[in-house]
Amino acid sequence: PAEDEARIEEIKHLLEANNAVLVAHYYTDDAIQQLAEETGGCVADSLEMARFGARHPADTLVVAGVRFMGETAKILSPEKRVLMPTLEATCSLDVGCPADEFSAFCDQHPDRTVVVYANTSAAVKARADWVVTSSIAVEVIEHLQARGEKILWAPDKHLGGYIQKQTGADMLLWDGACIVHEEFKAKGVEDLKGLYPDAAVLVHPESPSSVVELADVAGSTSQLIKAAKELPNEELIVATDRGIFFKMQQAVPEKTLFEAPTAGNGATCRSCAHCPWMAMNALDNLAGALREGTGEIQVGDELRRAALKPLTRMLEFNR
Ligand code: CIZ
Ligand code: SF4
Repeated sequence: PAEDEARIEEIKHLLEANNAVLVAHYYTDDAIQQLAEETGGCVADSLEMARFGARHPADTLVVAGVRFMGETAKILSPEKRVLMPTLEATCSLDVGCPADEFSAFCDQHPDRTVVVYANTSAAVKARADWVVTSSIAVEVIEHLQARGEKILWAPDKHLGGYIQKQTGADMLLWDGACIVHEEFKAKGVEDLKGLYPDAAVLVHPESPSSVVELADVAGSTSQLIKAAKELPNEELIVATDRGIFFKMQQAVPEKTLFEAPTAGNGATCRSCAHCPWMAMNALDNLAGALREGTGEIQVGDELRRAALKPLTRMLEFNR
């Protein structure tokens, strides 16, 4: 539509005028991902977003995603201004792991190395020994396991259970889940496989184990896009936020992508496989943030220094 075109032009102009760069997550709207690509920004998973933002020489980072991604950017680049289209965009994993309760849980298990997923607040990260994203979680846990360490894992129990199964590590799991991935149904995936027997099944391990068990490939968003390219299958059933279809279809224009069902009968509820918080990022509030400087992320100095330690371990691991 014409209003969108005008907004896009305005955002391009504002990015330049502010010496700003747009960093967008795979789960944001297509228009935002496209804009990030066209303006020299990046579209990525949370690990690559963090790396890109920290390396980029811009004065202002505009992070389209959810709150923890903006916080991570600020922690890694305190000298940069970090703006988000909205500060309301949270994550059920972050909400389900309040820092005070989490800290008490850690205190009860002082013998365990604390590993938290990137989808957590700065205060939870500050309590952790390690931060990981799903793209390096298995390797980091293997590394700690080889050193004989026992793990306390938070917040996603499905991802934690998956890593435990992959590595055999001793892991105590916090009871959190992603409201988007938790909705995928094994029965629905099986029914869809019945209709398309040659399709490969790609699953993000934030999904329930019954769905992960049906996967030809389980992995992070970037790993699933890579698998889409490498697998010979012409049809792919994909269990992660449907925002990923923008980059995945670009990577495999000739293949047919199906959303994994969030109901048992092969039907999909259109709003289920899409994160409501990622969806809060829009062209309008993105332009507003740049125009008015709203949605600026602040992280206090002491908290920043504490959260930086485990984040730096993450970025320096196996790079
Ligand atoms: O589910 C999420 O929020 C993911 C996959 C984040 C990430 O690591 O990119
Ligand atoms: Fe959090 Fe799930 Fe949304 Fe990712 S998709 S931001 S894990 S609620």
